[in-house]
Amino acid sequence: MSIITGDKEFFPTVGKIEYEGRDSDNPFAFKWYDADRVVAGKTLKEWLRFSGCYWHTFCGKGHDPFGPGPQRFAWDNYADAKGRATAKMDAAFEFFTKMGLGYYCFHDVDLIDEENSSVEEFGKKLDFITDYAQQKQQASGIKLLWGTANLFSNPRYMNGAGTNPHFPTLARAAAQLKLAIDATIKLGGENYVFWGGREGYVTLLNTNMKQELDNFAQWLHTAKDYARKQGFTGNFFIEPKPMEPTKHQYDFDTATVAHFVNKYGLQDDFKVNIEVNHATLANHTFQHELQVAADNNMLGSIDANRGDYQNAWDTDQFPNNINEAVEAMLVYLEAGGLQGGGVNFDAKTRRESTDMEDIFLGHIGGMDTFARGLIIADEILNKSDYKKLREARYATFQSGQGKAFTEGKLDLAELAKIGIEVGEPEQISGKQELFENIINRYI
Ligand code: XUL
Ligand code: CO
Repeated sequence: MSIITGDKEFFPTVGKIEYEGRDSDNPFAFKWYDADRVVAGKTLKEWLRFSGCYWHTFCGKGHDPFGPGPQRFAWDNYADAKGRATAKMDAAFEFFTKMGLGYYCFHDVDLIDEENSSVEEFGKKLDFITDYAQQKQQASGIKLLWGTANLFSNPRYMNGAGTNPHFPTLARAAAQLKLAIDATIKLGGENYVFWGGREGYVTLLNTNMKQELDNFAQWLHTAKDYARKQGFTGNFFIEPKPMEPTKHQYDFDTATVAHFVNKYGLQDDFKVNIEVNHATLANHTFQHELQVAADNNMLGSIDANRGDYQNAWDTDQFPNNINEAVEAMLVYLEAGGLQGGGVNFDAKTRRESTDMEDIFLGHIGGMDTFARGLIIADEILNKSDYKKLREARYATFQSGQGKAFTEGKLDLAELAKIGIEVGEPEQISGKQELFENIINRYI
């Protein structure tokens, strides 16, 4: 299959990224991600379902609150929106193909510039670019992991979309949401994502939180019912984040989202898309969020990136911490992987990384980190005492009175009687250092 599906090569200095193993000193090769290697019964490719994201990689140019971005893209040289959009898509599919990414994700406005279009005009633009995307997907075999609507950048959504206190604004957002759902279905998208955007509040003084949350649930029901009617059988994912852009985001973390979907009857259709840097902003670890999702049967998908230990905003850096990846992959493997989703690189190269090839290096590092984490986690689960040691901490619940307690067979008086008989219980070490050393032994 030819790598270039358009008529222009955007990344001429980089070829197809191959697996060369950890002894290779080729920066443009995988050291760990051997797509066809079988681990725990599936290939790495099947376990991880890697995806490229459109917004950071092909739209974001490194802008920050202090100025525009220094990154320059050849596809921006086209004067008209359609020319820019098709050139950007040629570049994107060239990149996905060279990287060996089987999936991609987008916001509606990433695909083609909105430029103050009316809903009807934007719908026509989306028709145009999704026709082109169908051809690119067909030619490359790359699939759409999920689509979403950007209902947070345009100033009209400053007070939110589905939680906006003003019904006409909510309805205007719905018109855009419908177009994004239609585009996702047209392209065979396997999932549809709702990241909160500005669904949250800045001050409670002007906010009726109950009304906003009731409306948000209605918004999600309405979207889900429409998509199902159109024949969409994929998952809906809510992407938790605790803050930024609003002070308090309603989808704070996975536990909050689990409560919300259960309260409002959305639990059969909605799972979570967990982003690493959102987990850490919520003062959780990534693995904590994965575990909460797995235990609630909601582990849908992952937005892979990392934050920064020294600051407290969403830096969206490429993942590179092996210890954290191993701990996360222990949860991932024990949960049996993701329900319908994949590992999407919602990550951006640094503002100062201005060579076109830098986006390859970021993805190579991220894919190797996840692959290496998964391979090591599998070894730990199979070869070490890790699971046995963890189980042993709970051994007293496996039989006798402990088991009777878990089965609800003891009332409080009976439980208290046992407690009196026990006297001062034996001190049992938590052994954290031993667990940590097991992880490091396999890295
Ligand atoms: C924002 C974020 C988004 C979502 C999609 O922090 O992660 O890019 O992934 O809207
Ligand atoms: Co994200």
